[in-house]
Amino acid sequence: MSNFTMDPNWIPFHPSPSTPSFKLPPGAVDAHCHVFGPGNVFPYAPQRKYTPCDAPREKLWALRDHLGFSRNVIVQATCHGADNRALVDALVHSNGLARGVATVKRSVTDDELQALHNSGVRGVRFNFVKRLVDTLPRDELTEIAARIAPLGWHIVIYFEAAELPELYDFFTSLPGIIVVDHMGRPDVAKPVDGPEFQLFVKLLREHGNFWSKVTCPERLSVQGPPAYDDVVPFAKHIVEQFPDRVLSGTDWPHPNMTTHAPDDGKLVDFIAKIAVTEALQKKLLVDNPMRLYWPEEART
Ligand code: 0GY
Repeated sequence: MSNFTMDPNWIPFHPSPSTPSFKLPPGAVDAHCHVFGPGNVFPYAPQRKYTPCDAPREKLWALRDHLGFSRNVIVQATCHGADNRALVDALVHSNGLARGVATVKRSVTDDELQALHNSGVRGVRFNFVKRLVDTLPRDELTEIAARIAPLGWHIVIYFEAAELPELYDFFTSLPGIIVVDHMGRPDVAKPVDGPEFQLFVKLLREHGNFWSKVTCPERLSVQGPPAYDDVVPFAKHIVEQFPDRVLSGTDWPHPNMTTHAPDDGKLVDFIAKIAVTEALQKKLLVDNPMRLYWPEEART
């Protein structure tokens, strides 16, 4: 029993996702997912903006196997704040099949950073989505960026498209590889070739250190499930323009969905619509995530 009560409007993850029609290539990595709690073992952070349902690591491994993924990249969720214990626990119990992205503050010690590295953490997440966090001051983020660089880590950034003009110069001042969550959350009711999405494309085109997750059709779609077809042109464009700097993932257990619990099998089928050749699929699902998270094993 968890000591926490999930938010009354919380939509739990899909209880029985379908088997995807798209067969993932061998070694595919789900490069964006989370674990939540369980809250009675790994308490949710006092400053959290939501209380989810528990989504423990065993459920994540079962989903991985059901969908046909081989590995996971687990991103620290904001409901755990900068307490990375649930993440670390999942990583150290993954048989080396999961790597992580943590959340840290400037108070983190070098020993703590090294311990996170030893458990499998390879990046930090900077979150600018106001409904999720009180964003850390930029000088603190800059300091953290410098502290993690010697470990060879990268930075994951999460923001809404409308915020990009204001954040653009700060983002491009950051060192190392920067991975953008969910294509910078475009408004898919606007055109792919319109100024909003093209600013994001420019960010990737002019800055070779920027990568994008082509994730979260279930969040971005106005049309909705199961096809999420209105997101396809955006994600396909990014995959085809920047095939060596894209990542894919389920975003299980899908925090803060307001409309539906996505069927993870259908989310895998979506991947085949945005990466339409075997070569693109292999880069997106295997080569790119392996290079970023398991470079010691990567062949490309
Ligand atoms: C996501 C998206 C969301 C939540 C979080 O860490 C989080 O709480 O990332 C969201 O609410 O848009 O990537 O899971």
